[in-house]
Amino acid sequence: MNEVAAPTRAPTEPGAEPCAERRAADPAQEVARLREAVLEKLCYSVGKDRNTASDRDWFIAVALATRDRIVNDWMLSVRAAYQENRRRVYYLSLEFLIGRLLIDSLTNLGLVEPMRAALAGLDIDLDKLRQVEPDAALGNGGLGRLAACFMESMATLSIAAHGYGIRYDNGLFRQTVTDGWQHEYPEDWLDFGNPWEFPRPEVNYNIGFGGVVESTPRDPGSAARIWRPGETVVAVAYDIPIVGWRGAQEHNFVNTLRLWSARAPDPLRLDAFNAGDYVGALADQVHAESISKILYPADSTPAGQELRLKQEYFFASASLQDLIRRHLTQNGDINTLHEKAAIQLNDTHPAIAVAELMRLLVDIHLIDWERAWEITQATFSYTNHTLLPEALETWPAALMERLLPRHMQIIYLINAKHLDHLRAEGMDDPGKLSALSLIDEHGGRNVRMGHLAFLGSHKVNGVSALHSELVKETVFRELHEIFPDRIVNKTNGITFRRWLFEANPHLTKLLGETIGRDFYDNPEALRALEPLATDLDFQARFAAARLANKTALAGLIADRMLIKVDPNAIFDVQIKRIHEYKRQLLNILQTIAQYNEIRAYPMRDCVPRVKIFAGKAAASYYMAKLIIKLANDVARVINNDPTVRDLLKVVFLPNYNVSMAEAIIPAADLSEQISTAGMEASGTGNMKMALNGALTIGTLDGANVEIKERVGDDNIFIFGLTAEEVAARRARGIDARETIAHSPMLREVLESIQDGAFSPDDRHRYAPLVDMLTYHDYFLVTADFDAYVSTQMNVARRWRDRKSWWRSAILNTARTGWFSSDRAIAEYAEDIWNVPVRAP
Ligand code: 26V
Repeated sequence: MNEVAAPTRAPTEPGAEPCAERRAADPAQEVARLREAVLEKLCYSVGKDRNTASDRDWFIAVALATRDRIVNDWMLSVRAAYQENRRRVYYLSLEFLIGRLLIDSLTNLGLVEPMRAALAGLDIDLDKLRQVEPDAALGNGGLGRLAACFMESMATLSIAAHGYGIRYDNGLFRQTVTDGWQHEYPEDWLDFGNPWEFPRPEVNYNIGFGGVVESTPRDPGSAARIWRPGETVVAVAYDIPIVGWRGAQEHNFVNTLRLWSARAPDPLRLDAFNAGDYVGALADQVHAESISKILYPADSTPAGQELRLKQEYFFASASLQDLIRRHLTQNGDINTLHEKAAIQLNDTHPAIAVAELMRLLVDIHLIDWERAWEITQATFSYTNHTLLPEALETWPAALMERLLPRHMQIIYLINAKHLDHLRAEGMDDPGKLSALSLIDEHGGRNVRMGHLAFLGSHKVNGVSALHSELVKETVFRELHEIFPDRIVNKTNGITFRRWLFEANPHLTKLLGETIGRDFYDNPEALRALEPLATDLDFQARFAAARLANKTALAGLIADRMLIKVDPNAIFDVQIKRIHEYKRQLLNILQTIAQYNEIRAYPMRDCVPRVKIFAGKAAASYYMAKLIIKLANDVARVINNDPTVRDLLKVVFLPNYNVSMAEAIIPAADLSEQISTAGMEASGTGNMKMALNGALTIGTLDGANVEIKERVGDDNIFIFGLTAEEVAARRARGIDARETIAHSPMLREVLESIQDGAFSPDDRHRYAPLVDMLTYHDYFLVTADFDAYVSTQMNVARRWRDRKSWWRSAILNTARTGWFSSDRAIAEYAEDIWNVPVRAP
């Protein structure tokens, strides 16, 4: 690991003096100061009096008082990065799934207990305020949450990093479930303001669209052109400071998440232009601002819509203009950009940045093409997060030509030079050349954004060992042959601050009392638990901590769903976006099979289980919505059947989000990670639940493979086809009739669904689903069904042997330290960004 010296804190240029030091040495004084600060915020920033303030007012006051503490370190960090002139990391992501920040910030500042005490003195309950904060849901799922974990780890490791994204007015839709069907409603996280952000109206950039490209007459040999956009939108910055673990200590960095909001260039001038036509003037404004209105809520099929491409270019261009301005202010010479900036592309969503940087270098800074390409490749790196063919972004060339005419010229030139080079090297296979081209010629001309990101980067990474190998063998097979050193693996990680310390204080306390606090800073220190895995006294305490979490979740389920669940039952949890490849359906079919067993053999001793599901379906994803309906129909039937005698309960919790994950994960006994092998790039929920002591039931997919290697085969339940077997089975054809014929249990389950056992009001409701499983079971639910059912029986057997179960659970916690996002980020820093890190 490259180490870095502590930033000097001499009060020199640039920027203002850091605010006065507010930390108090004495704890009582700290509490008093916090209380004073909160009251001051309540009065002077919120404008409320103690007696009339609502919980929300108090929350804002507390958040603002907390933010003040962060700002102190923030300014020092900005200055330190400047003084040391370090290489900065820029994390470009269309999604940051942050969740709530109050407890996270207080934890990292070491101020949870002082703040709790400060508020208690005012008769205010911190835990109540915690619930008032809306989730910042600026992401769809794993990719966005990873970006948020990475921002926190980069601050923790003192990497001078900036996140760049979009400040969506509306984050991921709010899900309701009525009568079992999902409905989507706009999400309104900004309705009462965002106390964490700083608007920066003075930081703004023009972003062009459309128009024409003119040749520069000055130098006929140059590649430079003049682009005259037909439309301009302004990107305005909003900054959120991101504080890392032990943010209050000397050496930590507070980094910046800079989110762009779209504005019309000059509303006043617009008014003048449209004199008298207010509606018309407003329409222009609405049109411009629509770019940052809403997060695209599909995480599979790219919508292919103009507005999405505009979002991608809008934020890529604003971010590049901003970081180039910073670079030039400090270094003066654009030629050294790659030495001072490392830009990570989070999936292909920001890939247009490759063409934009080329444009800025060649057209604006008049760098010659070859040099510009060297700088570009040395600056960018790209992370691939999915192999799903339908999720690989391509854009119709015609759309790009209309919206980004200059970028399209640049893309064509990158492609021509790339293909010329290959031909010069002797490549003449037209099939290969067409697979290597940036332009996909099948079915109209489309730009392959993955290829653009690959060519424009010096490193490309997958997000788990298996996934990275599959990236080499599938999407980028031909490119990998030509650039064999470019693809590397960086297995994902999660921030332990949020996913262990904050989400599971009971367990964290127990661990601290048992093995000391080394694991606070060094997750591998959790290994010290291993010898305790068979210690019955420790097992009892471990089980008690978990029971407290399960009791809390049971309370939440009772409140929200009016369903009573027994905290002593197995909590069997599948929480993630609803997707056919994630196979919630497999879980539901097994649930029905167990239901059938309970009814058929009422005398059999059966382990009580609560099946917990949560997750959102893309609004347009018909099959996913039908799966939600089935889960709810099955829940209704099972939960209301007296013969089940509470041996099985099924719960679908609506509106899954980061905060709900924080409540469910510490209470999960069994973590369902049952995707069709080869399809889940990594998964991160799998890491979160294993760390908190759940056992995984899963396929050899994504990071499950590495979890298995670390926790050991005895402490995980693996079943099903491997990625290779999946490929072979698909190659043979996937008519499932034979499979179904050979599995009486599966047949019975499918027949009961087909017969309307769960949809008496509409017997044919699930016909499409049963047909899909029977005739084109692409996700191989039927092929894995028997193996899954028998593995679930093993789970039940293990659960009965409590000593053995708790031993495995403890070993899961002990052996998953490696999945910390600090480890992941340290690997990026060393192998991809070439920036120093400091151990937390
Ligand atoms: C695609 C699209 C298409 C256009 C509309 C919006 C949108 C949003 C997201 C995506 C890509 C989704 C890819 C993704 O989320 N991958 C997940 O990344 C996680 C972090 O690496 C990983 O753990 C999951 O396995 C992987 O599915």
